[in-house]
Amino acid sequence: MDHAADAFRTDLMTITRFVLNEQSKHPESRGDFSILLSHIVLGCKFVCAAVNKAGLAKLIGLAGETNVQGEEQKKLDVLSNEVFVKALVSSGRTCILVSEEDEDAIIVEPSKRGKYCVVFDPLDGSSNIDCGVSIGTIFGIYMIKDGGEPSLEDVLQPGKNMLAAGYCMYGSSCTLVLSTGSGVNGFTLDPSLGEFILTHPDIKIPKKGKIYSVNEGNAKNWDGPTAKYVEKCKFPTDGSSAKSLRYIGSMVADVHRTLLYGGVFLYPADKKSPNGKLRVLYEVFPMSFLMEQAGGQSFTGKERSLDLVPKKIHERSPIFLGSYDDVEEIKALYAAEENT
Ligand code: FDP
Repeated sequence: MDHAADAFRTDLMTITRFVLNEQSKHPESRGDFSILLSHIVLGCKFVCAAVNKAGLAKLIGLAGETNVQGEEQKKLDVLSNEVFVKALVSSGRTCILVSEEDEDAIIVEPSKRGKYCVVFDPLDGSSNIDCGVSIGTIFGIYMIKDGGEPSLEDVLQPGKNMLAAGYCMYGSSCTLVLSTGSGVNGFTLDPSLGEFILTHPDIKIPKKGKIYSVNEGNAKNWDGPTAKYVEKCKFPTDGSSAKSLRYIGSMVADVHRTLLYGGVFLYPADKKSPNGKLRVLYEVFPMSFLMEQAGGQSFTGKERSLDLVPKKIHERSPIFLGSYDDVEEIKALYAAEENT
């Protein structure tokens, strides 16, 4: 990208303009999705500002509560959750919400209801807050199954039923990556304008990558195919170069790098956590949706991630996602194990 030319660019594709353009391709659309998205964008801007101020405003540190996963909640998690819940409810376009921070799903009161169901992790990667490493918000959007009373069934749908998914990364810049089911686009927040500008149009993940990303500290508990795959990354037997290891420990940042540079991100099952660590609804599904839309793949160790049908809202699943060819290799190792 030519940054000098960028400074003088006068025809800016903001996220609002982009979404309205998309909407105009569907003449029957009443603009509900665009309104919902504008509320999500507002939440992202608010959290971005709070994250940037955290060190100064002493927002970091424990809030004295634990979330439903038994983890200590940080003040920023509490704040981000409140902001997103309020933004989503006040959009008037949602009917049921599932947040990583709330044990139960939130059923929106009838007067404020719309047809969309939103699953989200308001601030993912919270163990990285205190040291200023990139963190993010992840979200997925479904349509209510039928027009009746919203229920858990509306969010316990396979990931392939999602209408849209995205994440916002709060890092050296604030980047929102979005797919509404026809490709993936990335927008960067211009702080001087307060607007997300299209900076990464039509993102495609490289077909094969040179990076693998995993918490190797769990290696002693991995299953055979995961151990074999990581061994192959380090000691390839086909004459190719060894892959580089990159692991931030913040899913949004690790997936963002994987999307742009290629390679694989894995959080596999292990003996201690047979279902892995990451949550199906608001981590595995949205990231898998984006990965597939960018030409990559996502696999659970058993099936295509987006085919999984969750039974509980905070369910976890192993995940292997990234470049098409790299995930293909992992699938082959699991298939070989099944046949022995
Ligand atoms: P965190 O615990 O910091 O909130 O699911 C949350 C998550 O971060 C992901 O963002 C990240 O990919 C993963 O956990 C990191 O887990 P490990 O510390 O076990 O590697």
